[in-house]
Amino acid sequence: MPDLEAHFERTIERDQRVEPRDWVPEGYRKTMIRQIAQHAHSEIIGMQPEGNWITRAPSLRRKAILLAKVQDEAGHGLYLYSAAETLGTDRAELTEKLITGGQKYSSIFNYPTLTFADVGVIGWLVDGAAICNQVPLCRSSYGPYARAMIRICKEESFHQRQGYELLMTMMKGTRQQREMVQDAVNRWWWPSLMMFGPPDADSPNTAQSMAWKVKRHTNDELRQRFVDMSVPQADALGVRLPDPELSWNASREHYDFGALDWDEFKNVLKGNGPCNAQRIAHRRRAHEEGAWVREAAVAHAAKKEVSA
Ligand code: FAQ
Repeated sequence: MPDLEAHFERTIERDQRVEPRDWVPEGYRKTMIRQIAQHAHSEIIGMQPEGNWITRAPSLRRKAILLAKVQDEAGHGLYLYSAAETLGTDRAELTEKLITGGQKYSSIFNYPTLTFADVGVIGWLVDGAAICNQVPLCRSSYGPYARAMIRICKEESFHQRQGYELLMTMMKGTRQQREMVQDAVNRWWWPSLMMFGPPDADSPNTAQSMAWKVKRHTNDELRQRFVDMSVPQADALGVRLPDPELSWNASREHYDFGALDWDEFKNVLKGNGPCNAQRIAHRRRAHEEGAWVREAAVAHAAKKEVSA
């Protein structure tokens, strides 16, 4: 055991990747399963808010783009469940935990999508925040997670641009369209900042995850990076970010911003956000209705094995 532990520590120290065959401390395994599963669940639950608009997209072009984006999210969920499986868990077990409330998914997907402008704002802000958080995870110490993240980030980057392009189009449209965009920005700005997790002082996992190089930056560092990135993008778009305290701080060389409503965040995590119950009920129903597909796939695989 001491040899294995020393090997693990050397791997982390030298910035090399931990692979599925390697011995890892139980805490590392649990942390990776927790983070990867939460991330996978977020991708799968995250299909719902935008999926809600596929049948009502305003043109064939917008429908095709949205359909492709939501399919990408399903793909991301599947790579991530596969990455989690390399740690000795399985997808059925993780799905069961999701639909019984035993594992979390990102708070952001518990808010409703009220107009088509929300589709653009999710692309711009939610995918933007996801990229900001996930690009450093391409250097995460767990090999299968870091590698999955490379492809996911490339696709998220396309998602972010399609959202921004949609909003640019709407901002060049009618007064009502511009108002729809502003209203969507007002509703999504603060929840997007909450995606980065609690403030560092209240983040129980950050210190250990940084030591294991699972996380490369703290929650507050990434939140600040996202604010700094978003302000010029909002200016270029012609929208206001709904924070009267947002201002450039020349001595810090960063934007200062107002306090987040952490009670709202905690409440959403407890299951009391506007759409928590609906999101889980929908996922549970889809899982139950898909039981025959899983049974058929198992029967087909067994038949193939016999005839092989
Ligand atoms: N929502 O100690 P920390 C996407 C939990 S992007 C819910 O700071 P950690 C793409 C946390 O799990 C969204 N729970 O935790 C897309 C922990 O709970 P636990 C997904 C949250 O792990 C775009 C507790 O609070 N991205 O899906 C949240 O060090 C558009 C204490 O927190 C990822 O998952 C939250 N916002 O840092 C799809 C990225 N924040 O388990 C569709 C990978 C924290 O101890 C459409 N994950 N919690 O009971 C990470 O980078 C990290 O896990 C953090 C949290 C930064 C999220």
